[in-house]
Formats: sequence, C-alpha cells, structure tokens
Amino acid sequence: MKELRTQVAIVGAGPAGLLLGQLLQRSGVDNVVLERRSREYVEQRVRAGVIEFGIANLIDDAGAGERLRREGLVHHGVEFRFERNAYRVPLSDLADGKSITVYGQQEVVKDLIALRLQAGASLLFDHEVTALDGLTTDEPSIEAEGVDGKIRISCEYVAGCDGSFGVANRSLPTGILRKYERTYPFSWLGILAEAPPTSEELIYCRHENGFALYSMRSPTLSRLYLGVRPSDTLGAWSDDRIWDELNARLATVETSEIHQGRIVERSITAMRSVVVTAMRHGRLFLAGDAAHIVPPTGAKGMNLALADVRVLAEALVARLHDNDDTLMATYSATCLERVWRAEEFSNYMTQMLHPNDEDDFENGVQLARLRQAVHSREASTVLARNYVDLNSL
Ligand code: FAS
Ligand code: PHB
Repeated sequence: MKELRTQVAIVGAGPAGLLLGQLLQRSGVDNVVLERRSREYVEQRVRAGVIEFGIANLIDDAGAGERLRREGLVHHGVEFRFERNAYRVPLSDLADGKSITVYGQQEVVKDLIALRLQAGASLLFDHEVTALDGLTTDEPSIEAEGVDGKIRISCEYVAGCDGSFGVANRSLPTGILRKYERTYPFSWLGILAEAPPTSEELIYCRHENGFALYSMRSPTLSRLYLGVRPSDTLGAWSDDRIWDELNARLATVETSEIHQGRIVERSITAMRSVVVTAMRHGRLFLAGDAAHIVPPTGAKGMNLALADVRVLAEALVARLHDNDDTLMATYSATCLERVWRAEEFSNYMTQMLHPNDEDDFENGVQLARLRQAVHSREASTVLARNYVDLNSL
C-alpha cells in the first residue's frame, strides 16, 4: 500500500472538489484531489450551464475565470412562455444590474483541471476512494483504489466533494446523518444540438404537454430540455419526436419553429431534492452534491456547490494557517441556511413550470403563480434576485 500525506484530502474532481483544490492551493494549503473517473470522462460530462453573478466572480477571483469571461454568454434577462405567450423578465434591471453567465459546467471543470496540472498540484484520476477512517480523531485518513493498487492518504481534514452517490455522505454515522428528500413525478430529457440558438436568452416554458427549456452553450450549440415521465427512456424519444415536442411546447402566437441540428449528446435526469445534514462530522466536511441536490429548474446545482466551497476554503485556511476554528464550527449551519433557500427557489420554479397530470387545482395555483411572477414587479424582482445571485444574497 502506497502511503501519502497532505493537509486536506479532497474526494471528487467535479466543480466543488476542483475549485476547493484551487482555492486551497492559492492559500498555500497542501491538498490532494482524488477522482474515480478518467480525465476524459469528467471533462465531457454535460451538466449545468448557468453561472450566477457572484459565483462567476468567485471563479474569476480563484484565477480560473479567463476563458469564462472570454467565451461565456452574459445574459440580462430570461423569458417565460405559457398559454402561447412570451414574457421577458429583465433580470439585470430588477437585480441591481447583475447578470448570469451561460458557460457549460464541463468548461469550468476543464479550466480548473488545466490550472491544477499547470501548477503541478496532485490530481489523481482513476482513483476510487473506498474508505474514510479516523474522522473523529486527529489523524484521519482515506484509502483509494488506483490503477497501480491501493493508496492510503493521511491528512488533517477530508473534503467530501464526491456527489450524491459518493462515499463521503455514506460515512456519516446514523446518529449524525439525516436526509430530507423529495422526488418529483417527472424527469428531464436534455439534448445538446449543433444548432445556432433561436433565442438570445433562456426560455422557460410551461405547456399542457409538459415543461420545456431553451438554453445554449455557444453561438453554434443549443442546449434544450423536455419534461418527460420518470419511466421514459431515451429509446422512446427519436430525434423527430424530440424536435416536434420542443416546437409544440415552445410555440407562441408569434413564433413556431426553433433552429434544429444534429443532436450530439442526450440524457435523462431524474428530478430530486435532497438535503443531507449535518454537512460536517469531525474532520469530514461535505460540499456540493454530496450534501444536497436541487432540481435543475432553478439553475442552482453547481452554483450551490461552489458557494459551499467558498465557505469551506475560508474555514480550512483559518484553521490551518491561524489555528482559528470558528468558521469550521459554524460551517454546516452557515451552508444549510443558503441550501434551504436554494431548495425553496428550485422547488418554486419546478412546481410552477411543470403541469400536474392528476391535480387541476394544483395546475390553477401554478398558473396563478406564474402569471404573478411575470406581471407583478415585486414578484419578478424576487425571482430575478434569486435567479442571478441567490448564493451571494
Ligand atoms: P459532481 O457530481 O459534479 O462531482 C463529484 C465527483 O466525485 C464526480 O466526478 C465523481 O466521479 C467523483 N466521485 C464520486 N465518488 C467517488 C469516489 N468514491 N472516489 C473518487 N471520486 C468519486 N445543475 C444545474 O444547475 N443545471 C443543470 O442542468 C444540471 N444538470 C445535471 C444533470 C445531471 C445528469 C446531474 C447528475 C446533475 C446536474 N446538475 C445540474 C447538477 C450538477 O451540475 C451538480 O450540481 C454539480 O455537478 C455539483 O458538483 P459537485 O458537487 O462537484 O458534484
Ligand atoms: C443549462 O443551460 O444546461 C440549464 C440552464 C438553466 C437551467 C438548467 C439547465 O435551469
């Protein structure tokens, strides 16, 4: 068994683990990132697309924002479509001039990996962490299976950034672990298509057939979603059926066709809300999807993960540089207050935009909520502020 030693062992090279590694590296805190998948796999995984105003600044301040600022698409508004009408919510006008940046999560991951490798910092791909030990002692350690066999890493702290199906949250003892969960009665079918965006801004759409979302990745790449049944499979959705349904749902009295192109990636994602408490156990700290899941309707998943890391990096640096564990002691409570705010906003956006097959009263309430969101300045303002900058409010 190969032995290594570091100050902070980080499990997972998603956005959370990589940004934490970058922030600690810049503060002179030694750390190792372990990732069970290959570099190619994590860099091609298509996921989130919207970066909040404050989170784009965080990525920039971490020294990883150069391409984001150059290639990211800055948006000052978002459109809602329902009952075949379109309504624009002027985000920046309502949120102190702040905006969102549309820039794929996998691009953030690529940028952080490149920086880490350039700095010569330790990033072990194809290394699955199999055990976390000594979490309530001064000598925690982790074990991992790599291509060359097992390794054990002794450390002072462990950051569980390994997503919702990782090993870290399973390491919380039953007396500490509490999970709050909600599963929604629909999933999202997402496609990446070689088609120039039909719209300059994102379009969230509620149609009697179901939800649709129009997003993009670049001037030549569109990202689109359809609400589908949880039991649906990709095999049930031919290209023609996908485009026909997107056109049907996104059509308004003025427009009916969207730009189409070759579909280069497709996936179906379940819609879940999960909150794991506590986010700390002894020397283990959870951050990102390891601690919480939000339905992507509010575009909060990655933003929430990086906001946890902003708090965790500061707490680890204070402890390891200044022997001050005040921020550590409040880490879980500080993060959970923001996590529940994001859960509420994501639930609000999800319920409002997905018609309910079985409950027409619920549909009436949701349409009333949606009308208020686009017609009432007060309601639009709350929505805009949460959408562009919830994690920094
Ligand atoms: P991640 O899951 O990104 O990263 C965890 C990493 O840990 C992974 O690379 C994994 O391989 C690794 N790992 C797991 N177990 C390990 C072990 N034992 N040892 C070593 N490594 C291990 N959010 C949005 O805002 N909008 C979206 O449209 C959207 N779409 C999504 C689609 C899908 C299919 C999924 C799963 C999520 C989506 N999300 C979306 C949410 C997503 O963006 C997450 O919020 C974001 O990836 C969270 O980042 P991390 O916490 O770093 O977790
Ligand atoms: C995306 O561009 O992938 C995206 C945008 C907004 C969302 C979810 C996903 O709410």
